[in-house]
Amino acid sequence: MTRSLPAWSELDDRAVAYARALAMDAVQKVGNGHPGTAMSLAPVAYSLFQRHLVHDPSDPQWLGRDRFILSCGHSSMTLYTQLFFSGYGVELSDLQEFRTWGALTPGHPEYGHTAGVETTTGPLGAGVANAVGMAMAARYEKGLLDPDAALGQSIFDHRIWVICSDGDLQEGVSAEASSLAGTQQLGLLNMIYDDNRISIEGDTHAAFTEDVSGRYRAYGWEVLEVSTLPDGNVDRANLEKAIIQANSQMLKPTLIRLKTVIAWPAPTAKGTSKSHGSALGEKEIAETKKVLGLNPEEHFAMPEEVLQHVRQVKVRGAAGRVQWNESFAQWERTNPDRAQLLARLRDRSLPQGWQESIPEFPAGKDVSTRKASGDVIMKISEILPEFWGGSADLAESNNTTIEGGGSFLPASSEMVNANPYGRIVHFGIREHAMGSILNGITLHGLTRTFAGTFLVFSDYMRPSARLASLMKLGVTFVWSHDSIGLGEDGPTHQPVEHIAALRAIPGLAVIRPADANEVAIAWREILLRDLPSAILLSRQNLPVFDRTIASSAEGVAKGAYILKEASSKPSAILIATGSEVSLAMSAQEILEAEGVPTRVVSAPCLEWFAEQSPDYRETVIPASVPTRVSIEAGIAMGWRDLVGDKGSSISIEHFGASASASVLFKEFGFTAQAIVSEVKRLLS
Ligand SMILES: Cc1ncc(C[n+]2csc(CCOP(=O)(O)OP(=O)(O)O)c2C)c(N)n1
Ligand SMILES: [Mg+2]
Repeated sequence: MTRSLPAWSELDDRAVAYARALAMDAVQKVGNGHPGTAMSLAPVAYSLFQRHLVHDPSDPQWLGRDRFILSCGHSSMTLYTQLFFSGYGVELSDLQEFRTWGALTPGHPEYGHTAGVETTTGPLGAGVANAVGMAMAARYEKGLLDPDAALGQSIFDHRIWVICSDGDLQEGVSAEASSLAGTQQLGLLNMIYDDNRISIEGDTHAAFTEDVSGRYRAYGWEVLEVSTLPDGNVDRANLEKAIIQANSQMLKPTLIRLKTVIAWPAPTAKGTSKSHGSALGEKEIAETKKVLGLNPEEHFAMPEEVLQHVRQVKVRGAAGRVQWNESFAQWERTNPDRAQLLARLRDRSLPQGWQESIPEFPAGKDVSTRKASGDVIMKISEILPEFWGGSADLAESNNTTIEGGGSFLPASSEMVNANPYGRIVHFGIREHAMGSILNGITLHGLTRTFAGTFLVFSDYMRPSARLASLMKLGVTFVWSHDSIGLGEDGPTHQPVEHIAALRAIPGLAVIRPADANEVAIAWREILLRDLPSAILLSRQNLPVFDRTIASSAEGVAKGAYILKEASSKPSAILIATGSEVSLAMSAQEILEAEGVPTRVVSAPCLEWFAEQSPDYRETVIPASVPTRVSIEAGIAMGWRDLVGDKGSSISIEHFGASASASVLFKEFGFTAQAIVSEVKRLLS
């Protein structure tokens, strides 16, 4: 959408001056925070929110809105002030409560907490990768809803705007994501880089001297450069020209490299790293207000006429909205099936009967859980068009391919199977960005996505998994090669501490299915719950349990369940996950033959189990049976909770080695006989 820009008025100048003052006042009041960048970026964010972004503050969820991401989340006052100006529900009183308990204005912007915040930012770099994910999602969603519309002509086309800082561009995740954005020719992605040459330790040239513009051009971005005015202020006129140019670019992402002076125009603080993260002090604030033409005696000032002026953005938003609504209604009339799909996607509900697509695996033939997962993904993809994803160059190993789904690549790509709306994403070997892109795709709102790599490299994705969990996003991490069971690749590739480390992330469901049918139910639950999930899969083949002898895999939904009951009141309980469950089943046979009634519990997801009623948990692991042994090919950390003081854990507390899986399991004590011995030791 293009609009004619109103002339920049004296009221706009005053509003920007008040925005700078609010940044100083808010940080001064609470005594901590980041005033400098919020001061210098005030005209930039003002220009975007007041003049360029397509948005309707009365409906922060509007599908047609441009997205705005403040990747340098420490400068949160940059965003809060614009949300206040635009009328998103943040009021002056909220700015006065900046960074305090329960405030709408926490230290860093938090998704789901403050209307208008599109993603949680603070860990530098992540917001840039989120934005790349959003731009990818915008294209994929358009493919579902309006595939024939020309680029930029659909009601579902909109811009993704990012403001980022030196730190954002120093972090590797932004480089990974920006490189992919170039390959993907994400023309709707626009990023303003606040090139202030300052970070906490001072001049960024202590650590950052590369040619950022050259780097982004090499990625395939359009790069526009804007210097400061001679007095150090933002060159707003040239910035706006660059914004307009970026908004007309369809074929590549645009980076506007904007020179600024941090904390401008504070007389002594400007241009210093001290202004990055400390209150300026009453005296400096008063002097700065004088330079800005404001009353130095006033704090949190916001004259009525200025507020009325900035709130006009609501009127403009509503007017643009009316137009969009008309086009939308027309689209609905001409696309009734797609309109129905959209209604379902907005709701994040699933089509009737979808669960019938979840396959059942016959017993008798051994299957790796990664292979089973690949089969389930294929089945789900047949019924859920919103389901798409990929891998960090390991699709064949992770079994994350949607066969026939086409490779998500720009229209101009000459790659085989390229399709701008393809369902298979080739993330390249960029795990960290892949995780953050997944978050961005999910934040964008309409689709469901997954991405795979080896479990050992979940370390490279951990920051994204943590943010997904913090934001409660329904993303799925597919991590295969889940233990020493991967064999010959050796200790660099064998996860040992990872399962425990992932369980430590609050709100992340870590699911390690024991066989193919547990995989199927796990995927069903992942889709039903629509929350952050990690599915951990074996490389090696595993038996598919005969469910006429063992109990139903439906138990997976409860996190842990009695897979095979003891012959009489159990003397011992074996609790295992993943590939170790079949060992527990073998150990049970031996123990039962030797007269020790033994129960086997499969515990694919401790988080789901923890959610169950105390009664259910007591039924599965009763207090009256203290002889409990956990078996998991990872460190024992965390298992004490379930095995108790009288139980024990068969675990691996050191790195693995390079040999076949069968040798490693034997050498490291993961055998049925070792489990039997441990139970007997406990019983004696
Ligand atoms: C991944 C990550 N590492 C470290 C930090 C802590 N941190 C917050 S701001 C900052 C320096 C930021 O410099 P810059 O990005 O240039 O922002 P400016 O000072 O210009 O606002 C650091 C190191 C962080 N937020 N995220
Ligand atoms: Mg900086």
